[in-house]
Amino acid sequence: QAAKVSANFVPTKEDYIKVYNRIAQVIDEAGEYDDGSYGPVLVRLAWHASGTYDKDTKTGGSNYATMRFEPESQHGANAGLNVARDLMEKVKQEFPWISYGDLWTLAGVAAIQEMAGPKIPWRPGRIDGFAAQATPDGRLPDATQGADHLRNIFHRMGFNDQEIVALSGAHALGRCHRDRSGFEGPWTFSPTTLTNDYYKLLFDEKWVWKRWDGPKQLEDKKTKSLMMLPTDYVLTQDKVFKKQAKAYAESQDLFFKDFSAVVSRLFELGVPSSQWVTPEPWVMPTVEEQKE
Ligand code: CCH
Repeated sequence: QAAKVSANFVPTKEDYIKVYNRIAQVIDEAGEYDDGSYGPVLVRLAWHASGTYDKDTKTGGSNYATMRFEPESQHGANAGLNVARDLMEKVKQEFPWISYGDLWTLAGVAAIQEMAGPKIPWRPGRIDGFAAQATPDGRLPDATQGADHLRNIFHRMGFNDQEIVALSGAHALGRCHRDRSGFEGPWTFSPTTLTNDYYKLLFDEKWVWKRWDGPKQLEDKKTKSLMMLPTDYVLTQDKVFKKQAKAYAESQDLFFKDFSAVVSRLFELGVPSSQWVTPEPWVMPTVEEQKE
């Protein structure tokens, strides 16, 4: 590794594929953790590292990986992401030349692709910043709120209504943890595979408020084993969101196409174009494809 930290080492796409492959291995080493995969929590890390972007002040986003620093690491929205950051720290030790912002977003890409999702075009170029560049609390969405809040938060990042609905489909993956967000449970029956089931379930199941001592969330009346956050349920209530969510419920292909484009942009928020090492993002091959 010594040669790779020397100043004149210029990593190629092949070097980044090595990091991708190492992340894919780590994802699978989850054992009894959650549903047997670290994929979902890595997607959440990449999203929270990127979703702090403010288009007006051009602050936040994935460039400086400021979630490494307090107080951003301690923001309520980031509770539990220390699990994902610690996992990536191991990978960073093996590939010390990669920046944290590139590492975390590449982990999001690897997680989505290895969990059967679409290709997420990605490129390196983010640099490690300083604690002074950390963002104030309150830039990420609050799950207890409604459509106006979702629009305020995501329009600030530069996304439109269609993109809000496409991004929300990430909740096909993973689950809520009582000791992290206060909410509890998964959105779908296959939380380690990306599908359009999130949208299908939103419309096909009957959702009722869960009667418990936790924060307001919905449960499916039939099995009581799935959940929706108030902000998820809003996609069936707001007219514009509803039309788009229905379209994704009807076509996984359409969802995958739009999800790929919007997540690729999400992970690039806050990175000045002069920093990219390539004019066009790369499509990283999956582990399976590399065997062919
Ligand atoms: Fe999310 N998300 N998310 N989310 N999220 C939570 C978990 C995941 C909101 C709230 C929550 C996106 C958008 C929103 C993931 C990806 C994305 C949790 C539970 C809450 C609360 C955390 C816990 O307890 O561990 C809200 C509000 C919004 C508003 O839109 C977007 C966008 C993405 C990605 C593109 C993933 C993945 C998880 C599962 C994490 C895990 O550990 O399983």
